[in-house]
Amino acid sequence: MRADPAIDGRDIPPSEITTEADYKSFYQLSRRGFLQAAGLAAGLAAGATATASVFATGFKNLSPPIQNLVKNPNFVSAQELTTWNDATSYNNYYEFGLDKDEPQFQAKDFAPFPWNIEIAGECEVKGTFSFAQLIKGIALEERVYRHRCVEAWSMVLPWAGVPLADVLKRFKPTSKAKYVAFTALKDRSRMPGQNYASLDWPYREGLRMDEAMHPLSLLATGLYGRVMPNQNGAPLRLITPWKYGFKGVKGIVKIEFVERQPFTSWNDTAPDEYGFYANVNPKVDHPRWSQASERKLTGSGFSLFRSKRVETLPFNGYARQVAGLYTGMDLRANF
Ligand SMILES: Nc1nc2c(c(=O)[nH]1)N[C@H]1C(S)=C(S)[C@@H](COP(=O)(O)O)O[C@H]1N2
Ligand SMILES: [Mo]
Repeated sequence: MRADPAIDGRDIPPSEITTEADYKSFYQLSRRGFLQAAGLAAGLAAGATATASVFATGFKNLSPPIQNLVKNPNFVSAQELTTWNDATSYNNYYEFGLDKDEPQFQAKDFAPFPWNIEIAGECEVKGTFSFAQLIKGIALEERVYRHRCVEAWSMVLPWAGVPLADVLKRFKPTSKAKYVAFTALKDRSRMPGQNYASLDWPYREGLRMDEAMHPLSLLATGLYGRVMPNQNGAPLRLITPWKYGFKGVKGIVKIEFVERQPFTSWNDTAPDEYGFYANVNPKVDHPRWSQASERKLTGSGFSLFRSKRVETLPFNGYARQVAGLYTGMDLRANF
C-alpha cells in the first residue's frame, strides 16, 4: 500500500498543527451547528422557562454535530441505546476524577485542540501528525457497539470513528511490529486527576498487532453523531468492543509499534485483577466480583437507576468475529 500523501513521514511544521478552525472544518462544523449546540445548552440552563420542544427531555454536555458521518450498516443495532446523558455523565476517566460523575465537570473546560499524535517504533513512516492529518481521507463512520466495563456495567453506544487498521497501515509497520502501544496525554496542568498517584501516568494501553488490525477495532472521534465529548476521551480514543472498557484508552497522543508486549496501565498496576488481553469472559471472575452478568445501562429517562442485570456474553457478544484470534490460547490464564 502506498503511503498517504498527507502522511509523508516528516514532522509537521508548526504552521500545520491542527487549530480550532481546522478541526471545525475537518468535521464540517458550521458556525450554525456550534450555535445550535450552544443554544441548546443555554436553553437547558434556562430550564422551565424554555418553550417545550423536542429537546425538553434535557440533553446535557452537548457537543457539536458531525455533518459528514455515514452509518455503517454492519454495525447498526436493534438494541436499546444508552442515552446521551448517561453516556456523558457516568464515565471512567481517572485523569478527570475517580468518581463516575466527576469527568463531566472536571473535563468541562479541557480544550483538546491543537492535538498532535506521535507515531513511533517499528514502522517505516514516523513522526508527529496533527489529529486531522492522522485520519484525513478515511471516511468517518458510525457504529453501534456494546461497551462492557470490567466493573460489570455496560452500555450500548453509537460511536463515530475510523477503522484503526486503516490508520495504522499508513505508517507501514515492519515485520518486527508485534504489538501496538497507545499512550494518553500526560499534562497535570490540564488533567487534575494526574495530581494523584491513582495510576502511573500517563494512562497506557496496548494490543497485539492482529487485534489492532481487526476490523472491529475503532479509533473513535465522536459519540451519537457529535464530536467526542471531553469526558469520553476527546479528541480520539480506542474502542475494542470485545474487551473490557479499560482497553479503550482515551486522549491518545502516541501510537508506537513494538516488538514486545508493552506496559499497560491496569494490567501492570494490578496483574491479578486485570489481564493484558482483557477479553470479556463471563467464566473468569474478577477476584472481587462475578463477571457472569452485568448491569446494563440502557433505555430512556433515568436509566442509570433502572438498569437491569443481564447475562454477560463471551467476547461481549463478538465471539463470532474475534474468537479466532485466540485459537489455542488459554483464555482463563489470559483473562
Ligand atoms: N486515559 C484514560 N482512558 C480510559 C480510562 C481512564 O481512566 N483514562 N478509563 C477506561 C475505562 S475503565 C473505561 S470503562 C472506559 C470508559 O469509557 P466511557 O467513559 O466513554 O464510557 O474508558 C477507558 N479509558
Ligand atoms: Mo472500565
